[in-house]
Amino acid sequence: MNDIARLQDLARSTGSETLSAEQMQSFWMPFTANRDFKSAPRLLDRAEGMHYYTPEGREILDGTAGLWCVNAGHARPRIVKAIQQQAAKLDFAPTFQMGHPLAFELSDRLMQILPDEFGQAFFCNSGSEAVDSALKIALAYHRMRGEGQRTRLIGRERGYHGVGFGGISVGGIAGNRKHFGPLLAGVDHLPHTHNLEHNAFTRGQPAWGAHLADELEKILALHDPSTVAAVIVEPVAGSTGVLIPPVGYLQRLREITSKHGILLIFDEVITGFGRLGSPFAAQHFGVVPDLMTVAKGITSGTVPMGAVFARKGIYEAFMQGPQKSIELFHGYTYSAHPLACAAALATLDVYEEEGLLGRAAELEAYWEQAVHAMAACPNVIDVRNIGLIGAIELAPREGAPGVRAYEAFTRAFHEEGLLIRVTGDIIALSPPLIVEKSQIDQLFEGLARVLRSLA
Ligand code: PXG
Ligand code: PLP
Repeated sequence: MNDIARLQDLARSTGSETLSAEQMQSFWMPFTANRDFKSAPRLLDRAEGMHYYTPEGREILDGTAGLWCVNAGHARPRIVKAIQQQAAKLDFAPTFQMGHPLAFELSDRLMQILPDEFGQAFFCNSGSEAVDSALKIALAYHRMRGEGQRTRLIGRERGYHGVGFGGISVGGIAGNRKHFGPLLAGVDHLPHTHNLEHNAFTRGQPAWGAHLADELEKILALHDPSTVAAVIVEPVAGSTGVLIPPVGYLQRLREITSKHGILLIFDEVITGFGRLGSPFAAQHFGVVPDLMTVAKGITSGTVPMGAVFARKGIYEAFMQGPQKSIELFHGYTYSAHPLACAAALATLDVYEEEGLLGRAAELEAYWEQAVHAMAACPNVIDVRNIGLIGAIELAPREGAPGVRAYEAFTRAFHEEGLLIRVTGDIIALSPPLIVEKSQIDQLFEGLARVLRSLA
């Protein structure tokens, strides 16, 4: 059988009769082994509540809220209706020198669930855009205040801040950086805090590691603190395998940045909107940053949207020049897109009515027990959890890093009807916040069978 016939045969066997092999060639898939995927596609056709359904109608329990975003669960009628009605009422409106009411209504609603210190929301369309917007706002803020020498940015090893040039520059994932040239100048990185020797099998925040925040003082001394504009970290690093901040670590970063007049940016693209059991990680950890980036859960993944939230005082620093002049030369065609605003407002309604922003806290003890039961499975070298996030780290196979976890991912999908996420040899779990205890049981019983079946 030639390649095309084989692909067509496979497409048929996955129920995707309408997809020809030629059609599958044209979509250049993001962060995917394209040839491998197209030789054995894993397709999702529809979704509802806690489940996806494949084209042939197989039910898949969503253990990852899509890509950490579907916090309210799939196809919630209230959100679907809001998007449908908005599309018919006002499909698009510019927000450059024009406005539409939902954008103002939404920013106002968001301020009600943010720490009191926050005053404004700047809208964009993804986490990557939120990060690049926040970095630009930080640089421009210092210039506005006559501190234009503050141009350096500090990120962290194993940080993920999306895929824009700013985001990969402050990001700490070698694979996402090495193909793309010299990136932004004047960027340095903190060490990450993941250490299995000290912290393996910790429940919640590890006790060891707060001193790693003091590395910031060393980096600042090297560059001169008065040249640094901002430090950006994920409160809990998600994408690189669930790295949970040691007790006191984020507080220490806050103290050091405040002492030196440096803005602290929390990238809450994953931790925002209830993932840890509070609206935002800032509240969960009791540390208030100066800027916050969000996306994903803001619309429960239904319509692309991102935002930067700014502490009061940052916006005011920009409102100093002539009244008719533009204060920030930055924005996107689709900033505060009407469909995204409608989706976000309806999503906030669902979060509020169902108490979803606090639900991870209610489920945390049950979730923690279930995640840590995986410690008994073969090849498990660490298990960790916080809020409704769990990670199971596997020993890499000799000479084949990542392959064992990837096999777990494909087997979970095909044999157990589970959607899990893997990065390297780490399995990450983060179900929609509507998950029931029985579904937590189903997820981990299936995963345990998969782990026991792996070589
Ligand atoms: N910051 C953080 C902290 C993120 O987690 C982004 C920025 C970028 O957002 P956009 O919307 O541009 O993708 C993210 C995104 C994974 C995974 O498998 C994680 C993300 C995206 C896709 C996959 O862990 N995080
Ligand atoms: N490229 C061109 C040629 C454009 O005209 C625009 C916006 O007008 C952009 C890029 C930026 O697109 P967006 O505003 O959707 O980020």
